Amino acid sequence: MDITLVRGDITEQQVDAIVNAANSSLMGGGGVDGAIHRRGGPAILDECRRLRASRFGGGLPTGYAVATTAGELPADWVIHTVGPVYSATEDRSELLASCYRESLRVADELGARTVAFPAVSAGIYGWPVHDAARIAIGTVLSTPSQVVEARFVLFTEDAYQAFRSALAAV
Ligand code: AR6
Repeated sequence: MDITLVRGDITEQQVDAIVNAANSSLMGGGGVDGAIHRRGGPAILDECRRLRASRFGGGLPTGYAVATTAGELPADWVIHTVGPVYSATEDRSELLASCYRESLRVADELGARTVAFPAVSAGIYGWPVHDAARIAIGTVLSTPSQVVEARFVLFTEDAYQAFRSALAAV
């Protein structure tokens, strides 16, 4: 699998699937989640509502992932995953790693070969970006899958530099 890093907006990526840093409700929010629903249009929220009604009545648990249409986005699918809120007192790294593993598992189920990831949990959920980058890259590299390109799409220069350092360190 090739790991690529780009500075940019995940909603513009021409890949098979993009990953959304969602919340358990699957009903949208701010950050990358807000951008994906805004640009992708109402078809994404419609499918999220159906998933809530059918499979995830209590919400999508932290560390899980589930796919929907990508609506009007260039990608074919959105894989929604719920990152952990950062805690300085409790180690939640395993939950963050699970977001990447589960997203790749769902990508394999879909037959997606190119997947774009944001820095899950590194925004509103407060995860220090260097640590988030290390977990993201380490997990994707150590997870067997059929995905040929995992593209990390970093919105800020800080996040981009953190991912560059994490990739250089493996
Ligand atoms: N493309 C790529 N990355 C982006 C974009 C974009 N268009 N917009 C923001 N980022 P966040 P979280 C970066 O806050 O920390 C939502 O309300 C951002 O700079 O989107 O997992 C959800 O509904 C940061 O590096 O996600 C949840 O309630 C990274 O994406 C909560 O936020 C993740 O930041 C999830 O918080």
